[in-house]
Amino acid sequence: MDHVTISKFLSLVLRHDPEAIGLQLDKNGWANVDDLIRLANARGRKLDRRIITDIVASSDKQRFTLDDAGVRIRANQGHSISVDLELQPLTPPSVLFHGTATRFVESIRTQGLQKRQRQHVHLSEQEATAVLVGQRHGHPLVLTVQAGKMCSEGHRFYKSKNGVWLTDSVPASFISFPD
Ligand code: HQG
Repeated sequence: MDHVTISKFLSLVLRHDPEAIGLQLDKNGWANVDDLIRLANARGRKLDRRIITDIVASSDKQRFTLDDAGVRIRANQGHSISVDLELQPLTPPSVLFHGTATRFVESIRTQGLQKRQRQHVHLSEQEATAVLVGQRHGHPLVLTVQAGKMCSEGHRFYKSKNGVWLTDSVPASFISFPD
């Protein structure tokens, strides 16, 4: 299996469905690396410690963290299952970007941005990153979010270890829509 396939597998079990291989995450989203390897191998997914270390180090988006002892691994963001990533509220830049698809825009105009299946709405500092995120859903469209204003009005923001900004929801009044 190539690294992209394994990375997607790790995202699946560490963010969404650990039970798919009988894995348990603790309340902070950590899985024991030896358990992960054993359970994956039992289901025909060839994994070993070296592959995991390589993927953690080389993942384009730095999606995963190994703890200092190399005993546990977790995803840095993107969960649909409820985990406490122990993130502290942080003041965001005045403007952040959200990449979406054009087909969602009318709904976002009325409902604002909602977290859907995930634990947070995901926002990025770079417009170019938002384009890539939006492309995953269809024809991309980048929305500008007045994050500084939101924060000053009491909305909490967090930044994941790999630099993704997270918040609970973005009311439509804080979103600039392109013409
Ligand atoms: C849309 C990737 C209609 C929202 C990326 C998005 C990211 C609405 C979709 C991370 C809506 C949810 C997350 C509303 C939001 N009406 N559509 N009211 N509110 N939406 O995949 O942000 O590669 O759950 O615009 O880089 O696309 O996996 O979220 O299009 O950081 O590491 O509902 O996933 O990271 O889609 O992506 P997603 P996302 P990884």
